[in-house]
Amino acid sequence: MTDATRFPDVELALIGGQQPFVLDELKRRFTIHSIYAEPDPFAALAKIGHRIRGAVGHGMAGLTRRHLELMPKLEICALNGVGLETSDLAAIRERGVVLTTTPVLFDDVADLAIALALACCRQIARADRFVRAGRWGPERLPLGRKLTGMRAGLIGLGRIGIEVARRLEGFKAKIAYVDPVRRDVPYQAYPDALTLARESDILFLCAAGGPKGSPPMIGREIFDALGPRGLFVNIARGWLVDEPALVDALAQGRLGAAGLDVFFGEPKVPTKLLELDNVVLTPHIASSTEETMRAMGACVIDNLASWFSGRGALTPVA
Ligand code: 8YV
Repeated sequence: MTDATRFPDVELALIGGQQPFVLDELKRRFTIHSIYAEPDPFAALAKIGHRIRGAVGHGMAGLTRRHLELMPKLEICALNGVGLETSDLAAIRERGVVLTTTPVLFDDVADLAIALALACCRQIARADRFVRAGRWGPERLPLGRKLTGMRAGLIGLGRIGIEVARRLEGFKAKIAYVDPVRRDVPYQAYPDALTLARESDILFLCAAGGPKGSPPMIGREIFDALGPRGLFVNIARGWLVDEPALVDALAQGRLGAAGLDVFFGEPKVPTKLLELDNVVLTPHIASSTEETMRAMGACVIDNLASWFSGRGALTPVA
């Protein structure tokens, strides 16, 4: 954190939970209202919203029109994350509120994408269960798959996608992608996700998407195009995928395996997935390392400190 300025007269609303060390630092510098933790956050906000000049959320708990209506003096909202899908960007721009993110997590998200890919190919979680259950000896674990040299498709080649691709180069993968923007990269661009899926052994979902409730971009036909030997990794958002179609494809063996860090109704995970051996599940931990969480927290604090010192936001996106 670049300075230690305190602003006890500035009242901030927490619209999403924060790591304890971020919360401590926010409390040290500002007056904090943890409205997200109230039984009825909007009712709580209605009581104090007129005094609030700053808000703090995260990628899964963004700034909505309703929040904005209840905070007429809001100047800035600092998100601890990069996802914008839960924030209403049009309403934020209309109001001229500054929105900041923490663009320091791309390496970690890409690392987890590769970890999930390897876990699927080499059956890491299943092998661990196998050993712990004392099955090594009497039984044999079925053979895994070789990630090195696979045809890897990336849906989304933004700041996360490009880091996944760089790591896959180390695995000698044949890399292809779809993205609304034509990127200046030595990878094959495909016009749509279905064509990409047909040409891929493993498909990584790295795209930013619309808000929850928008039609999913990945559904049954993509899973069928990947096929019974195909692999799917999602480190983006659960609602970009038709989750029941994914569960069916995995359960029926129409899709080989999946590595999933995100789900439609987090923290709920479809029960059927829990019984399957061909899926690796992590609880939305793509940016959850000590190093990155510290850097993200510092980014949140520094944006707010800079703004309320009159020096502007450091990493604004709106
Ligand atoms: C965070 C994310 O864990 O940046 C994002 O959008 O999804 C994750 O890095 C999320 O903000 C929840 O804290």
